[in-house]
Amino acid sequence: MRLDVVSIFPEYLAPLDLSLIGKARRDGVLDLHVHDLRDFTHDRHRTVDDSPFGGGAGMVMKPEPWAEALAHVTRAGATDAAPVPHLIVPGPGGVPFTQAMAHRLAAEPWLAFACGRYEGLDERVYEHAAERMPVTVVSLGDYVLNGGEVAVLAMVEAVGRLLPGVVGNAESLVEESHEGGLLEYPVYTRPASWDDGGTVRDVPPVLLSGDHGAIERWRHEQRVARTAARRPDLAAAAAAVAGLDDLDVRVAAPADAAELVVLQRACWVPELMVSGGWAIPPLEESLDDTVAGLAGWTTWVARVRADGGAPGRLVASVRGRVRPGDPTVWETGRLMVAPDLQGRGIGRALLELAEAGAPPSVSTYWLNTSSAVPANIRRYRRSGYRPVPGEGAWPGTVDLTKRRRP
Ligand code: JFE
Repeated sequence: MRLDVVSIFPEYLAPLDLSLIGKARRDGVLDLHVHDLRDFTHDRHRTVDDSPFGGGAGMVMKPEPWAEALAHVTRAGATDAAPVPHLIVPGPGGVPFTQAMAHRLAAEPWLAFACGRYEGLDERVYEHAAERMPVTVVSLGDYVLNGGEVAVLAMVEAVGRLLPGVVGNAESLVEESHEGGLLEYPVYTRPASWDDGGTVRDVPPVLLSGDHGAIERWRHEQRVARTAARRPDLAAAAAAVAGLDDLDVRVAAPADAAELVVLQRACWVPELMVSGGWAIPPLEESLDDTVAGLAGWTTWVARVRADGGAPGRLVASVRGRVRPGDPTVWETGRLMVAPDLQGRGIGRALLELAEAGAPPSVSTYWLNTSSAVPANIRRYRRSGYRPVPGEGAWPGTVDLTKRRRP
């Protein structure tokens, strides 16, 4: 694969001589060329920037050096098989760079990277380039860098390691993090028991057991728990594991609040009928209250999937948060399932998902429910919760807790 990088700081790309990527270059797997944009200027000061039309802070990169640099790169690298490169322009407003994109780019014969600086490139550079080659603006993530070089280092490493012969062990490529939609499991090496100078830290005994089935199950549990805790946005992956395959499960956004209000009113009316007049928050809550609730809790919403897989009606939800002031307690609640889908295990699976979302500091799961609905208390008991003797946090309610499995 040929790679060209254009930058006003070519020395920024020096780390690409190191480690596995450097070896790939020496082995001829990666044919990397770094170009100094200033070599394509013609004034004494080698000017690459100018002030923005329309005013505003900072400077903008002039178009002419870019057009010359891209023409030079294209001339230098063109072959019959690849007459132009795919131009990648890092920018905070680009399409997100993902492992899937790394795989797609690794299948291309020729990539060129244009590293902007200042406030970015004159917009006409994109128009000019797009008439000559495929162009993709790519963002490394939702934070702001000072230029494209660091993003290119990351992308070249992510793409380069997917090329045949770059990472020695092909297995280590397929099994890894972000493939399969779950995060990686924790890893350990010798010594099996390590005294860090005050604490003896043992490797989890299952890893020393020789029971490969048990090890596989433990690693899978760890991946699910980590994914739910660190990446609630990947909850759909964890949901599939929890037995919610038929539903689209995600972390709720403010746009979900109106449907949540409708669902919770539907789900708590039966409770109103038997509760003897106690106030029931999920029934009295306004749309604004529900939006505010989304900010203080992690709320998961489940939707039925239409034929094409597109998310449809919101049919179930649950939420969880660390108890304010007590990081050992994970409060769950607002577990609801649409009346027509109750009795299929959706509630139980969602509760498990919410439990998996608790951070490592948590040792106790806690929830609160009406004392007037024994069927609900029975359901929580079946999920391992036990009533705390006495009245719950609100009149007419009971608290239930469950110890987290260490
Ligand atoms: C350039 C810049 C315009 C900041 C809104 C060239 N993921 C990612 N974050 N930041 C970049 C990529 C990036 C890439 C190239 C860059 C940032 N800048 C600074 C330009 C708007 C900005 O903030 C210049």
